[in-house]
Amino acid sequence: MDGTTIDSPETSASDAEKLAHFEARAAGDDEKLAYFEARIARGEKIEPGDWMPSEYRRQLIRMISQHAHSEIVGQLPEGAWITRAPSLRRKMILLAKVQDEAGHGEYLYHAAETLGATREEMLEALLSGKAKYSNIFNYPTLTWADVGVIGYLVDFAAILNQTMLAHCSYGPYARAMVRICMEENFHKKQGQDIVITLARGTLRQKAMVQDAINRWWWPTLMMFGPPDNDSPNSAVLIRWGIKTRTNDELRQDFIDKIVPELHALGLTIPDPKLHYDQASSSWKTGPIQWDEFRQVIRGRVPCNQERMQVRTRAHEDGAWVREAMQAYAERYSTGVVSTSNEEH
Ligand code: FAQ
Repeated sequence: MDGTTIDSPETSASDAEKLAHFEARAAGDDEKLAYFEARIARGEKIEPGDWMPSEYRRQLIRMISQHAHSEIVGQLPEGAWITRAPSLRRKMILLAKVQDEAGHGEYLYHAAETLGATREEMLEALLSGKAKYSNIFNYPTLTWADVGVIGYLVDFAAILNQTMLAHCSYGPYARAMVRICMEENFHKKQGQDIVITLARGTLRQKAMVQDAINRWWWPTLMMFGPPDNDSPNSAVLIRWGIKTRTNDELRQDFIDKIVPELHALGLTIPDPKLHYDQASSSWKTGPIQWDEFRQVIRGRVPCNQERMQVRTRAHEDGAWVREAMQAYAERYSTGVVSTSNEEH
């Protein structure tokens, strides 16, 4: 890891913590803050109507909306393979997976709405390029093996991160994560099944899956976020029980679990420095190219433009559905459409 700073429009970790303290004190909220922190320490969930520091709310909206955008944009790389799946069975499974990701986006937008964010603001931020979404979805899916590797590696990485978030202090986010993680477990299995099939297949199939591992390995490690010493949001997120494990801890957990599995399939990892460290009983990787990560999350890659074009077109194409639903809601509220009409 090169240890350089990941640019962020937000303040640094210590600044964010100071800001949180300052705000609470300035508003004479010392007691409320102490009570809020005591509730978190007791393992209680914070619910939408409860008092919370504005920095807690801001951090959650930032994180949950980015997460929602990731699920929505995350449909695109695999969605591109639905029509090209190698069998009807694979096609049906992939279709269901991609549909699940849309559902995850919905739960998460709802969770962010409980904090006062509006759907319009969040979608505007995504489509205008202001909002971030996971780095991983700015890479192209070149072969069918990519679908397997996304399911196996990317969903597995997401599961580790989201299992942690299922214990987070904010009730609606934690509860959304429980269901999402259950579905992600199926996603991982479908990916793993594709990877195992290809790894045991013909020489061309083996080469194809190895090539996919080579391209997705490093971006997957970057998914966990910048190194702990360069993660401006971690301190305040950990203090308030939103994150309970750090970026580096989760990344290391992923590496330790996935490396032996890939080796067992006869696949190699594109890292000449990867080695098992007896002292720490863990796999150590070579340096991660954080410059690439910075470029990717700033959207300075062709795939980002393509993803945003596709999302914008889908949003525009869906305008008539939103208008129809709005018109229906208005007629319903004025009694023109009654419940009995709806039933017949
Ligand atoms: N990509 O201070 P930190 C999935 C940004 S879901 C882009 O360490 P934090 C399911 C970060 O926002 C995948 N940007 O940030 C699926 C911040 O910028 P900001 C998404 C990233 O929040 C599978 C700056 O860098 N999962 O895959 C990334 O403490 C297959 C500094 O970073 C979630 O969103 C990144 N990877 O930790 C779907 C989970 N990492 O906002 C379809 C919820 C960092 O200050 C197919 N989120 N940045 O301007 C989290 O757990 C955390 O937000 C982290 C980052 C761990 C992602």
